Amino acid sequence: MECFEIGALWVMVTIICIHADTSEDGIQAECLGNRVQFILPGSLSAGSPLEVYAVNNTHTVLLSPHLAAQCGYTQKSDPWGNTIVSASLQSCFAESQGDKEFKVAMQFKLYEIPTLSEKVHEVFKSCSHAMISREILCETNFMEVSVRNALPEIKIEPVKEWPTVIPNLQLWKILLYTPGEKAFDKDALQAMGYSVYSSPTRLVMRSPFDMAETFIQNVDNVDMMVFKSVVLFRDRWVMTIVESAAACPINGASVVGQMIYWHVPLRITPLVSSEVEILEVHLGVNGRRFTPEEMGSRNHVMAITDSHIVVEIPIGAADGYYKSHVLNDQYHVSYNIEPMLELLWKEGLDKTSYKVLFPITTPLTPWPLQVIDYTQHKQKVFDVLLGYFLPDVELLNITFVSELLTVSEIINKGIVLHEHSFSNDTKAFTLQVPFSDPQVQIKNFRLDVTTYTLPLVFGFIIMPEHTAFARSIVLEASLADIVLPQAEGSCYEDYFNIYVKYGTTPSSQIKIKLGQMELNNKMLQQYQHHSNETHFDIIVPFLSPVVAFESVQLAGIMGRLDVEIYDSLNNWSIREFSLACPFFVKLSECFSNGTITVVLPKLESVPHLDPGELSLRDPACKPYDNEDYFAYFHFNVTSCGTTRKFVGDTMIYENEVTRKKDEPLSQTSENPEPEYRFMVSCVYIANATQSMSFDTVSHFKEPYADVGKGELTISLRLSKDMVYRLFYHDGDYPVLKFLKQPLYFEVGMNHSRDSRLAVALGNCWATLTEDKESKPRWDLIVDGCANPKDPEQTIIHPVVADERVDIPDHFKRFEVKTFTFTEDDESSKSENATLARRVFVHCDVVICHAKNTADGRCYKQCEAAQNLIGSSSSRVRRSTSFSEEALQHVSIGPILLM
Ligand SMILES: *C1O[C@H](CO)[C@@H](O)[C@H](O)[C@H]1NC(C)=O
Ligand SMILES: *[C@@H]1O[C@H](CO)[C@@H](O)[C@H](O)[C@H]1NC(C)=O
Ligand SMILES: *[C@@H]1O[C@H](CO)[C@@H](O)[C@H](O)[C@H]1NC(C)=O
Ligand SMILES: *[C@@H]1O[C@H](CO)[C@@H](O)[C@H](O)[C@H]1NC(C)=O
Ligand SMILES: *[C@@H]1O[C@H](CO)[C@@H](O)[C@H](O)[C@H]1NC(C)=O
Ligand SMILES: *[C@@H]1O[C@H](CO)[C@@H](O)[C@H](O)[C@H]1NC(C)=O
Ligand SMILES: *[C@@H]1O[C@H](CO)[C@@H](O)[C@H](O)[C@H]1NC(C)=O
Ligand SMILES: *[C@@H]1O[C@H](CO)[C@@H](O)[C@H](O)[C@H]1NC(C)=O
Ligand SMILES: *[C@@H]1O[C@H](CO)[C@@H](O)[C@H](O)[C@H]1NC(C)=O
Repeated sequence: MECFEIGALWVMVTIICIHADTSEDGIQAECLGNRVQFILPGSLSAGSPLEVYAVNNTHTVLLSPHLAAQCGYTQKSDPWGNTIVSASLQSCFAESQGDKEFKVAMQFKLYEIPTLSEKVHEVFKSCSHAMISREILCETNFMEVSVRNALPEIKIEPVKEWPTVIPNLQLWKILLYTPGEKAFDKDALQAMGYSVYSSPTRLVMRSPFDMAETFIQNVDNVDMMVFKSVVLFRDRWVMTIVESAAACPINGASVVGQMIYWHVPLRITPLVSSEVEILEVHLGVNGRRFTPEEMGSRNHVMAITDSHIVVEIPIGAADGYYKSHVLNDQYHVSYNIEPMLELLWKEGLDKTSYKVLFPITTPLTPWPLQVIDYTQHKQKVFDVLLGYFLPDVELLNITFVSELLTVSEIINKGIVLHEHSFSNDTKAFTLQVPFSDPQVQIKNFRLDVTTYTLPLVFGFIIMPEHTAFARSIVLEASLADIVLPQAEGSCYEDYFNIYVKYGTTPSSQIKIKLGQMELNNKMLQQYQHHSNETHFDIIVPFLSPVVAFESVQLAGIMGRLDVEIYDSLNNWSIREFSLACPFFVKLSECFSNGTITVVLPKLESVPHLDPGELSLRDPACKPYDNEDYFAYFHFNVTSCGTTRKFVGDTMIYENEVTRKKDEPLSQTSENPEPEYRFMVSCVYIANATQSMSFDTVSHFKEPYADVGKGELTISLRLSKDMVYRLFYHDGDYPVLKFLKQPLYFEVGMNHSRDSRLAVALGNCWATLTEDKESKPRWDLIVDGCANPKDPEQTIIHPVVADERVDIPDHFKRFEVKTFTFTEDDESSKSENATLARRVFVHCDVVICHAKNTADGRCYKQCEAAQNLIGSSSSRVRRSTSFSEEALQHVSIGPILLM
C-alpha cells in the first residue's frame, strides 16, 4: 500500500492510498466467479463516515443505493463493522477485455472523526472469468442477465455473387415484458434506472429489484421476480433478436423450530423452454462457494427433490450472525445469513449459470436482558451487571436521577463503568456507584432501616443503523443501619426529668413534644436543660403548662407529662410515653394570722375550664391571679363565705372552690364535664394555728389520758385495726375517725405476769368532755355486758393468746360499731348532725382472782344479744356491784368523729 497527501487546503487533509490487488492489513478484494468482492475492515473505518465510489479511468462516481442497484454494485456491512462491497464483473464502471479479463476499481472515502479530514483508499481487482452463453445473477439489490450476443461461428462456403459484407448491427429497440409487451429505446431504459450494455460479444441487461417493468411469477410455490426483454439489433435490413430474462426468488425461506428451510425451484420456468439438464449445484454463503471440505464441515444440508433444491441451515450457524433490533421498546434479536446457490444447467447446446444470493433474516425474537445485582450491602456500593447484548449494541449514556451523563462523562467522574465481552459473542456492562453518591436517593420506609435507591436509564444504540433504545433499572438496597433514639424519664420531688439519647438519626431531625407542644427555643429558655451531640436532657417543673393534672387526691396531685420523640423529616413517631407521678404538695395553706392561700391546677378531666371562672363560696372571690393552668386564691377566715364550726376547743374553717356556672347547665351536652370542687379546711386550736386541708392533722395540743392508779395499772387503748395488733399511742390523740367507722377498744393490765389475776369490765360509756361524770353520757357496756338498750352497738370480743397476749385473762376487748347520739342533749341538738364531735370513752374495770370462782365478777355471763330483744328481762342476772375500792377508772380521748 502506498499513501500520499494530495492537498491540505484549510484544515481539510486528503490522503490517498492506492492499494494493490490485496493488502495485508487493508482492503481485501476477491474474485468470486462473475462477481468481485471488496471488504473494508472495520478496523480501517473505525466508525468513520464512509463514502463508496466506483472508479474507471476517467470517472469517479459516488455510489448511491440507486446507482449501485442500476450499475451492479451491492454494499452492506456486518456486525463487526466491516463494509462489504461486491460488484458484477460487468458492472457499469468495470473495464473488460474481450469479456474475459475484467478490472473493477473502487474508492473508499473515510471522514475521520473529529477532524473530518478525508482518507481515501483506492483499490482495484482484476479477475479472469470465462463467460458462458448465459449468466444470471440474483444479487440482493439487483438482477442481471448476460447473454452471448454473437452468432455462433458457422462455417459456410462464401457465395461468390454476394459481396462479403459483415453487417454492423446496432442496438435498435428493446421490448420489455411486464408481462405485457412494451417497447423502449436504450436511453429511455437507462434513464428509467435499468442498465443496458452491449459489447461485440455480449448483451448485459440489469434491473434493480421492484422496478415497474418487472413482474412476479409463481414457480413451484416460490414467487419469482422476472425481468424479461427482447433486444432488437439491426443494420438496415438485417435484424437480430436477443432474448434475455432474469428471474430471482423473492421468497421461499421459512423457519421451523431452529432450522431455516430455503426452497429454490429446480426448473425456473421463465428462464427455460424445454427440458434442462442440471449439471452442477453449489451452495455457498456470503457470495463465496463452499469447497467440498467446507460443505462437509458445515451443518448445512442441501437436498434436491423433484421440484426444488432445499437448503437447510440451522439457526445460529457460524456463517451467519445475530443482529439486535428494537421492537415495542424491547430488545430483540434476529439471525441473519446470506446463503448462495449456484446452478449450471444445459438446455440444448446452451449452458446457463444461475447464481442467487439470498439474505435470510429470521423473525425477531425477544431477547430478555438480565440485570444481575452484585451489590454487597456491607460495602455500600451498588454493583450491577446489565447484559447480555450482541456486539452491535453500544452504550451511549446513562441517565441518573438528576442528570444524563455520557459514557465518557461517567468515566471522568470516577464512576466505575466497564464493558465486558464474552466468548459467546455477547457483551455486558457493569456499573458501580457508591451509596454515598449524590445520585443515590436515601429514604427511610421503616424506623430503623435506610433504603438506598438508584434509578438508572441506560441509553443504547444499535449499530450501524443507530437505532436508539433505553433500559431502565432501579437498584435498591436496604440497610438496618439506624440506631433509634432512646428516651426515658423519671419523677423527682417537684419536677420531671426527660433524658434522650440520640441514635444515628441526626439530632436536627429529631423533635421532642412535651404535652402536645413541640419543644422550641422559647420553651428551652424556660426550662433547665443540657445537650451535647449525643444526649439531651431537660427538667420540667411539675407546675408547668405542659404537665397535665389527672386528679387531686389526699396524697397530692397526679401530674402527667406526655413525651413524644419524633423524626421531623419522615414525620414519624419514634417513641411515645407518659410519665405519671404523684407530687406531694400543699395546695392550701392556713396561716396563723387567718390568711388562707390556695393554688389549684386545671384538671385534665375538665378541659374547658378557664381557671378565671373559679371562685370561692362568695362568687366575688375570684382568683387573684390566674394563668391558663392555675388559679391562685388568697383570702381570710372572715371573708369569702368561709364557715366556721366549733368542735370542742377547735375551730374548723371551711370553704370550697367551685366553678360558678353563669348559665344553667346545658342538659343537651352529651358528656357534661365533671364538677370542679375543691374543699378547703383549716383547723385552729387555742392560740396555735394549724391547717387541716385534706391530709392529716399533725400537731395538736397535749393528748388527754387519765391514767389509772395503783400498782397494777390498767389501760384503755384504741386499736388501729380490727385484729388488735396496732394501737394509737398517747401522742396520737386526738384521733380522727369517721362517724360510721367501728372503733376497737381493749382494756388490759400492764406489767403483770400473774396468771391468777383477771380483768373484768364493769361499765363503759362515752362523754363529750374529759369529765367522766359529764352529761350527756352514752352507755356502751353496762355491768360487764353490752348496753341492753342498744345491744347491737357494742360487741364484746373474746381474747386469745398471741404474740402480744400471754395471759388472755388480763385483757378485755369490745367493738363500738357506730356512735349514735340519740340521747337528748342540748349541745348535740344545737349542732348540725354532720358536725364532728369529740368523744371520750371511760371504763370501770376490776381486777379479780381467776381461781376464785366464787367471785362471780371474773366470769360474767352475758345473754346473747338477740335473746334480749323482746324477751323477758327477768332472765338477766344482775351481778353484784363492785366495791368502790376494787374499781379502777380508765379513760381515753379525745376521738374526733367526723
Ligand atoms: C392565748 O391563750 C392564753 C391562755 O391560754 C390567753 O391568756 C390568751 O388571751 C390567748 N390569746 C389569744 C390571742 O386568744
Ligand atoms: C467511465 O464511466 C463513464 C460513466 O459511465 C463513461 O461515460 C466513460 O466512458 C467511462 N470511461 C471509460 C474509459 O470506460
Ligand atoms: C454468554 O456468556 C456469559 C458469560 O459466560 C453468560 O453469562 C451468558 O448467559 C451467555 N449468554 C448467552 C446468550 O449465551
Ligand atoms: C442518550 O442515549 C439515547 C439512546 O437511548 C439517545 O437517544 C440520546 O440521544 C442520548 N442522549 C445524549 C445526550 O447523548
Ligand atoms: C453528652 O452528655 C451525656 C450525658 O448528658 C454524657 O454521658 C456524654 O458523655 C456526653 N457526650 C459528649 C460527647 O460530651
Ligand atoms: C405528620 O403526621 C401527622 C399525623 O401522623 C400529620 O397530622 C401531619 O400533618 C404530618 N406532618 C407533615 C409535615 O407531613
Ligand atoms: C399573714 O401571714 C402570711 C404568712 O406569714 C403573710 O404572707 C400574709 O401577708 C399575712 N397576712 C396579713 C393580712 O397579715
Ligand atoms: C379579712 O378580709 C376582709 C375582707 O377582705 C378584710 O376586711 C379584713 O380586714 C381581713 N382581715 C384580716 C385580719 O386580714
Ligand atoms: C346545719 O347545716 C345547714 C347547712 O349545712 C345549715 O343551713 C343549718 O343552719 C345548720 N344548723 C345548725 C343548727 O347549725
